[in-house]
Amino acid sequence: LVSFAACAEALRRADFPQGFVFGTASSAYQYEGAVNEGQRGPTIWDTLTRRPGRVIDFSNADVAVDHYHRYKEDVDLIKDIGMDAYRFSISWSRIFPNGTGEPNEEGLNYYNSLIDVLLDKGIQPYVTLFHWDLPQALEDRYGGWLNSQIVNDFVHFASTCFKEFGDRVKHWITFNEPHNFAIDGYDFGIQAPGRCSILSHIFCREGKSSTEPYVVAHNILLAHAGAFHSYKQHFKKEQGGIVGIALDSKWYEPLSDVDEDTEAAARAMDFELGWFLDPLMFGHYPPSMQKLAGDRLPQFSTQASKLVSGSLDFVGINHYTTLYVRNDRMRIRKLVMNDASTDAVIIPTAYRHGKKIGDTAASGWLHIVPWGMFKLMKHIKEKYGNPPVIITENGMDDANNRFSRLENDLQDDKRIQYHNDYMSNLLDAIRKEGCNVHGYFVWSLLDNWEWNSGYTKRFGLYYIDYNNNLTRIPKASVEWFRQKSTRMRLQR
Ligand code: BGP
Repeated sequence: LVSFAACAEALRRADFPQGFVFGTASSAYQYEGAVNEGQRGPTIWDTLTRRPGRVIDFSNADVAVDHYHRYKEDVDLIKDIGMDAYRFSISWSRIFPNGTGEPNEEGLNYYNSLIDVLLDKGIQPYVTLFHWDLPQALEDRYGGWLNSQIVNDFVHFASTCFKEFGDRVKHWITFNEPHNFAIDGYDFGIQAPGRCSILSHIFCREGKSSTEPYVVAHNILLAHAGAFHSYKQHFKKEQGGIVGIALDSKWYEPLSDVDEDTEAAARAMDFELGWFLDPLMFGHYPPSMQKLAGDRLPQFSTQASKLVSGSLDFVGINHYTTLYVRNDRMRIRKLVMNDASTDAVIIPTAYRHGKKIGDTAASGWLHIVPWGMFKLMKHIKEKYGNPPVIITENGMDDANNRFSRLENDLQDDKRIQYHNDYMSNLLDAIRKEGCNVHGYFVWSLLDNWEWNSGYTKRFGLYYIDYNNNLTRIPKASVEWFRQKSTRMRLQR
């Protein structure tokens, strides 16, 4: 409780600029459940989770946290914390069970109702159109994101959502974390559609994995730009909303100050954030990627480059963690697995001189490094000319340990400290560096189904009692955020 009190003093939501938005984030597959209801079609995640060994606890999200049935209760929870906004995703296969064609009334009704309930409580919907759950029908029909045919189908889906929901939804996020989707889905093969497994890295060194992530990412960029321009041409005037994308980005810190490590860290940023943000801001891929991926990296035609560059009203950033980076001088990683994830010729590490970069959350990849937030914001400002940014995800997890006591799970001081410290760094970036940041969304409102980790990790502000009818129980972090929002309203 000591840290709780100290944090409550240190950071005030009122310190953030006027109009700064606080929210929580979720996604359809991780929250909704009800996979066979409302005429929903199957998705590539329904398929992947049925293959043994893909999810650590052998679970799937058939039920998840039953948000499909309990969204009203969940909206009350968002209201209770005092959040201004809720980021959720629309399941493409609820709107188009086969990926295309005429929209499914039941799907439209569900999201219409969710949006209305949010607005009724004064909470702004921030809607993601693609949070990884592609209709299986499109994967089967033409190979999903590997085929440029998908660009038109995505634009059709996006435009349908703009048309149906855009009178009330003013913030659109086309894609969630395309970098993770491309690498984990088509390179490591651990996420849907699960192409190229770890084993095939060893056995097929020049295999498809060195090409497919780039093709997928290229089609995603074209689809994003198509949706952005469709909004601008047909909906913007009447609806007045804005369209962005949510890019995952760690901060990569050079391991030492020698030039080769500084350059390696810059390459690491290029291959993660720059892969998408360079085309979206400048109309071409980062020069380091063009050089290292060579002709495996598709090129933008002059026309495509014009369409893609500037196709953003804001940049959403999902930021969780930071790593050190050093140059892979001997190209060691390339010897083991020659694929897109090793093209940057870097060695990421959490250690410098034997000392770890920060404490680690339950997920081994999530090192707690609050200063990374500051540096990342500064980098975006300096490299990209200070575009409007929204932190679309930030958060940390605890383990779902069935032997731990409920009181301990609810007293999530580490999470409070995490948010306090990351938000303080964000605030510093705004105040000291003039970074153009407009909002902050916590991942996540509830504990939920976490991709490869299934139900073994808990990212929520609310605890889910998986043994007792999925009851939602507030953790201490709920009270912490609630106090901040009360103060904010009073002080404004
Ligand atoms: C982000 C995703 C979220 C969420 C979060 C936690 O990459 O956008 O959907 O899952 O990470 O990560 P994970 O589930 O991999 O632990």
